[in-house]
Amino acid sequence: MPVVFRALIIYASAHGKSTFRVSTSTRRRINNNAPTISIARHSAAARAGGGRVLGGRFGTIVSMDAATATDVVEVLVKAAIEDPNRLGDCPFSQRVLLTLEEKGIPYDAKLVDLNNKPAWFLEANPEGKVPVIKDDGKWVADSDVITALLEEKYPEPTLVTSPDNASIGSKIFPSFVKFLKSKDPSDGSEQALLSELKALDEHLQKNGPYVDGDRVSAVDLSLAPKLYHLEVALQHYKGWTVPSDFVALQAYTKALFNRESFLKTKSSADDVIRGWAKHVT
Ligand SMILES: N[C@@H](CCC(=O)N[C@@H](CS)C(=O)NCC(=O)O)C(=O)O
Repeated sequence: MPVVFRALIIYASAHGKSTFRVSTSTRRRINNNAPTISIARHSAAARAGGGRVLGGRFGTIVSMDAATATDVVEVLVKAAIEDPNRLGDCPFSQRVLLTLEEKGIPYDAKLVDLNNKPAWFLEANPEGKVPVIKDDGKWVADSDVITALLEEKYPEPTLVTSPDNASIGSKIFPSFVKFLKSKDPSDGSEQALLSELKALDEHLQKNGPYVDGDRVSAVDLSLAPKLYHLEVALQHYKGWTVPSDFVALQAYTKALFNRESFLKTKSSADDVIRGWAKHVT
C-alpha cells in the first residue's frame, strides 16, 4: 500500500475517525500522477459493513472507511481524448466499473491517456489496453477476465448469468461497428444489426426485464455500455435510431441507462462521438 495512504489510515485511526478524506492532489501523488475518479464505497458493501454511501466523479473529494482501505481495487480505465482528467469512452472500462459499482466494491480508478501511454501503464499492461485491475499485486487485463475474477473474489451480490443466457446479444457490438463504418447502404450491415437487436428484443419480451430475468447480471453490464455507444454514435453519424417497436429493448436500455451505477460511470455523449470519429471518416 502506498506510504501516503498508510499514513492517512494511521492518522484516521489515531484520531478516532471511521472515515477520512483524501484530496485530489494527495491522490495524484498516491497514484503515479494519474488522475483518479473515485473510491466508491456504497450499495452492497456499505449495507454489509455499515459504511456510508460514497463515491463520485473525478475531482471530487474521496472518502472511505479506514478499516477497509486495503480492499480498494485499483483499476485503470480510459481517459477522455479531449481531457485526460475526465473519464473516457471505453465500453470495456465501463463494464468493469459497472461491475465494481453493482457489487459495491471500493475502487480507485486511474484515468489513462491512450494517446500518450505512460511508461507505468505499459509496464502494467504491455499490450497497452484498458481496462486493467490490480489483483494480489499483479495486473490483470481484459474485461472478460476481470469480471470473472471479480465474481469469484466478491460473490455477493451475485452477477452470474445463467449459461443459457450468457451470450445473448453478443453479436450486437460487432454488428453495430460494421454498420457504423459502412459506406454502402446496400451491404446488409443495417439488416444484420436489426436482426441482432430484434433477437434481443424477443428474448427480453419472453424473459425480461433483464436478460436473465428480474435481476441485473453480468451480461447486462457488458451490453449496457455497448448499447449506449450504439445509440449515441448511430444517431450522430447516421441519424439512425433503434426502432420504437422494439418495446422490450427500449425499456431495457432505459432501465440500464438509469441505474445509479451507469449514471456514475458513463462517458459523455460528446466523448463517445469523438471516440468513433476516426472509424467513420
Ligand atoms: N477485449 C478487451 C478490449 C479492450 C480494448 O480494446 N480497449 C481499448 C479501449 S476501449 C484499448 O485499450 N485500446 C488501446 C488503444 O486505444 O491504444 C476487453 O474486453 O477488455
